[in-house]
Amino acid sequence: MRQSHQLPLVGLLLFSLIPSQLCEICEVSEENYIRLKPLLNTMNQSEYTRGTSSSVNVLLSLQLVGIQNQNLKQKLIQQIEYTVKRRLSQVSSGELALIILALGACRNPDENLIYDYHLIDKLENKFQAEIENMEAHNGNPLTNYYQLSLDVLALCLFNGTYSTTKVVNYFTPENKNYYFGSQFSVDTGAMAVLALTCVKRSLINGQVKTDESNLKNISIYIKSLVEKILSEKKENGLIGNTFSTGEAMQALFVSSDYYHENDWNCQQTLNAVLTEISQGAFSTPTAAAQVLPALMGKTFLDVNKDSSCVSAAGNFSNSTHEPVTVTAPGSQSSISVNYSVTINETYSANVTVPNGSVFLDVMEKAQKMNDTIFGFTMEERSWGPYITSVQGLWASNNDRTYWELLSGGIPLSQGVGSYVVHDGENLEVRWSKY
Ligand code: CBY
Repeated sequence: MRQSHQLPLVGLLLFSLIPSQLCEICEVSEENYIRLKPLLNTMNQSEYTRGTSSSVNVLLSLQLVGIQNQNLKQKLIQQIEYTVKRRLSQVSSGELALIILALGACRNPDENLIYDYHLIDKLENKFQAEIENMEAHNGNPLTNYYQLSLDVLALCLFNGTYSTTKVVNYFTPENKNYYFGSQFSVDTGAMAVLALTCVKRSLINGQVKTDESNLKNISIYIKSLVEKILSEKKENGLIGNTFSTGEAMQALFVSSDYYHENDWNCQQTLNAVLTEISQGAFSTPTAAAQVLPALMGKTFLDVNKDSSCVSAAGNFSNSTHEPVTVTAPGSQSSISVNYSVTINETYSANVTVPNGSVFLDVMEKAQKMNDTIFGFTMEERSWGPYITSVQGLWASNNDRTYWELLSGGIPLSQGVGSYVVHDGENLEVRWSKY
């Protein structure tokens, strides 16, 4: 073959070797924006009282998709500023990472707060504390791998310092922290793919130096995690469950080099999420905030793009509020459920609550009936109340123990504050290990 013929071939070969970094993105089309309205209503109409971590999720989401709701954004930023000033020491590493992502998203003026309050240094310290806890407690972080992934992501996007070798050591796909029991956590895997993709890109761009083997391993990890995520795809297109699908979509958008076109029907997944929205599934601000970016074709890796995130969706939140359709309880009648606490023994009671009550109402009623057996404590997390102890027995991240919620023996995919109970149901809180 003459040289002139070889050249295009060589070119083609080289081209196919360069990671394309192209993303396979499907997103809601403009004429369908109306179907996202329930998400915006949920975010707009929530009370963001001081210290609620849902405000961070909501701000990040609004910034990323370029929604110009200045009133709401101002309110959220004020709260975040209060948190940063008054109670940063109580904020977990992942929460701080989210604060940085939200404030720094899309070249907006609030970015300065990150530097005024030295938030990157503080995140480096919190990330370090997670690693130290893993070393002291059998590989268990202070929080969890979802948050460690957020930490790496924020440090990577905002030029913080982290050790690539440590990332490679800790983020192997076989690590137990990707699993709750034998169940792969899609949320966790998806967040790790986003973090590892960011790290990979900065290595390729030469922003961070490391040896070849780290880069190779990171690619292997991403591929393996993407396979695990895709293997959690359900018949209807959801990935994991309703609440993990948005994050799984983000991970799949940025990793299309690692799976075949036929392995994932993005449009089917998108339609499944739209159906869930129409059924009122995303009724808490955090649930709404976490799913929205993917539906508009955005990922957390867009946070530090050099442009402001304006989009066609810009003003559609400003239109008049539609009244929220609160599913009115059928009548004011009562229902009764069987409620039990399981440690080794099972303690049960029949509890009567008004129709339309949530799991937490049942627990409170039972506690009033018998404080020794049904007494419990909880704390407010971004997704709503989280049960921390029952009968004085406390959940512990170091021991990987928690109070699991079940109905009819099947784990629930909602927390105590949002799961609506039904007449005759068998509800249980069970002392479990993950
Ligand atoms: N976020 C976090 O740190 C949480 C990370 C997360 C992976 C999260 C899901 C995903 C997300 N997008 O935020 C997560 N859950 C974790 C890590 C955990 C563990 C918490 C302890 C730890 N090591 O940090 C643990 C104990 C395994 C856990 N979740 C328990 C539970 C149950 C809570 C019961 C209780 N005691 O109150 C529960 C209700 C499952 C059950 N049947 O018992 C549960 N989680 C659920 C349902 C969920 C989903 C919430 C969905 C909803 N609509 O309410 C979830 C989105 C989430 C929050 N957990 Co966890 C997963 C899902 O279903 N897709 C970062 C921080 C800054 O906000």
